[in-house]
Amino acid sequence: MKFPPIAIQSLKDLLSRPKKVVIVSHRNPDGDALGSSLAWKSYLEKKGHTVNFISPTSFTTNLKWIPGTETIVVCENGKGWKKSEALIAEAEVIFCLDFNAVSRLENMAMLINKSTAVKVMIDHHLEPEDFASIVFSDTKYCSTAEMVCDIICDLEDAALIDQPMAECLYVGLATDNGFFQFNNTTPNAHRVAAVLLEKGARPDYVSEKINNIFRETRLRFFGYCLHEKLKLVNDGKVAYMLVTQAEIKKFNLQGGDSEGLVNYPFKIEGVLMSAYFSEEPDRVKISFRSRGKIDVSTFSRTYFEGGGHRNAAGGKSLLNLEETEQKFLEKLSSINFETVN
Ligand SMILES: [Mn+2]
Repeated sequence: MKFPPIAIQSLKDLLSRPKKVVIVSHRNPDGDALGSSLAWKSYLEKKGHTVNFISPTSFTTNLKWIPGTETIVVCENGKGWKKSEALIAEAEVIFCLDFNAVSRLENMAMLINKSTAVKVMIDHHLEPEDFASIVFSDTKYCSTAEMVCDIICDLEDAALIDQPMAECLYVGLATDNGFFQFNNTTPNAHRVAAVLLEKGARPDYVSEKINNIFRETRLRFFGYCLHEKLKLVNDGKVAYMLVTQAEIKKFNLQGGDSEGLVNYPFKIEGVLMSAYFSEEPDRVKISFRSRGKIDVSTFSRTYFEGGGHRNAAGGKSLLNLEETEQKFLEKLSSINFETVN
């Protein structure tokens, strides 16, 4: 058994008779949020529960191929809000997957806070908030999908993992560890991958669907940013790019089109931290990445209202783009770039 027997037993008890279940994940759901939630939904349905997966925002079109996305209730627009409100009000159990702070649900947070349903957290991020009564929170896991697979196995239901579920979970696993490249790629991640492959997940298919699906304009935007926008500071240890709304418009970018760009500066030897700032109508959205001990999660939490993992975090700024850049450059002095490893 991978998880504390007490937690697994409480989950078993909770699910011992059919329940009305809602699954929620974070805003702008990524491969792990969608993959883990959709697989968990299938599992619960196979166990006889009535399950709805509600997303606080829509998701990028490159993830639409993941099996089951057509069933997702998107809370964003007017109609979605009403439906979500009703489903959450009726829910007996709410599973919170791939996030650990209610604020990551945006407006949906108030619906979750109001609900009297039993809340269960399944998540692998740092510093969980205390809002769930059953908690599976473990930062050793590279992805929520990896946790979901182990939880299903702990519940002695591995036989229920079918091919679409396996592929959903493989999407979450592989996207959160950069297709087994990041330092969260553990022996257990490979063990879970082995289980998922045995259940029919296709690594080549998932990789093609995730990695090689750019529109031409998106690749040209990457080229433009790397050629025109990339700045290196701190003796080449820190790389960053700032992109304006006008540039985003010019390249006709859609949601998620800048995904992955923040990782490219690491191709340069010696880069230890990378940041990508994009100007949105009401905020500057920020992605941080780092290497080794450089902790961008703390950096983002302290200065940019964000957080995440030590080497991958998000944040935001309500200052304008230039002011945000200034603040970023000033706050870099809080990081010690000498002790990477
Ligand atoms: Mn995740």
